[in-house]
Parts: sequence; structure tokens; C-alpha cells
Amino acid sequence: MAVLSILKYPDARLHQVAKPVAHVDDAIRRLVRDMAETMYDAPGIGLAATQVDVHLRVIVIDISETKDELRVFINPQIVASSDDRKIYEEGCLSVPGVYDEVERPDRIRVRALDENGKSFELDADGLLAVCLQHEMDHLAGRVFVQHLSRLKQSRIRAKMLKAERTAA
Ligand code: GNR
Ligand code: NI
Repeated sequence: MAVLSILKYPDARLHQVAKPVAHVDDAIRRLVRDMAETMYDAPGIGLAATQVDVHLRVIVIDISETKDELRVFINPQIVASSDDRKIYEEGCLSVPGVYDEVERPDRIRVRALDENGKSFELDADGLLAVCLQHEMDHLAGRVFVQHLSRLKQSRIRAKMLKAERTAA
């Protein structure tokens, strides 16, 4: 197991589009374990492979209080989403210290493969629906700040670059 390093916005690699996993094999299961360790270490409630510079459609999520309910989504697809939308204050491990409101469908149905390559479907609402959509955005090369105004994006970009400089 290993804690992987997380790409920080603005990094062009966060905008790469992830490719589907062809076979769920031991290498993918190792990636899933390392991503879970990285998510728990951060700590965060979700992580997309894109954030650790692996451009494959793999997501881990654990929204439980007790941090013992790992959910794995390989090649996830949204098969239905509600017309109802909801605003939630989001944050991202790739944009540390920035939280802002994003509006998304309130409920979604997702189809994915589990770590054994078996297909499943899941109805998600609340925080799980928010997190799944946030992670699927990462796989599409989108960071949550791209849902905000251009002005906010440029302020966030400047703040992140400044933080990077002072950290170096
Ligand atoms: O840890 C995380 N918290 C969070 C809070 C509100 C909405 C989305 C998230 S996901 C985030 C971890 C992360 O950056 N995943 O990509
Ligand atoms: Ni994120």
C-alpha cells in the first residue's frame, strides 16, 4: 500500500480525460487500494484516479463517519439523473482551502464495475450523489471550480499559484 501524491489545481494533468479500464485485474486492485489509502490519509470522502495522475476511470468513495465503508466504482456511468437540482458547498483535495457552492442533480443512478469486475447499479442521493458527480467530473478532466464564475476561477488560480510559491 502507498499514499500517492495528489495533483493540485491548476495542473494541466487534472484536465486529462480518463480512459475506461479494459480488465479489472490485480494492477487495478492495487491502484484501488493505494487510492483508498491516499483518500483516508488526506483525509477526504472521495478520490478519482485523475487526481493521482492515473488517467483511468476509477473512483473510491467513503462518506461514512467511521471510515469503514469503502465504495469502489470502475468505469462508472450515470444512467439517470433527477430534474431536481441541489446546491452543496464543495471542496476538493486538488484545490485545498477552497469551498464553494455547486448546483447538481439531486439524485442519480450510476452503473459501474466493482473491484472484482462485476457490474452493479446504485441509486445515490445526498452527499453520495454530490461526491459521485464530483469524482466523475474529475474523470472527465473537470475540477469543481469550473462550475464557478470565470472571475472566481481566476482568483482561485492566483491563490493556488501563490500558495505553491510560498510552499516551495
Ligand atoms: O473530501 C472531499 N470532500 C468533498 C466535500 C464536498 C463535495 C465534494 C467533496 S469530494 C472531496 C475529495 C475530492 O477532492 N475528491 O475528488
Ligand atoms: Ni475533488
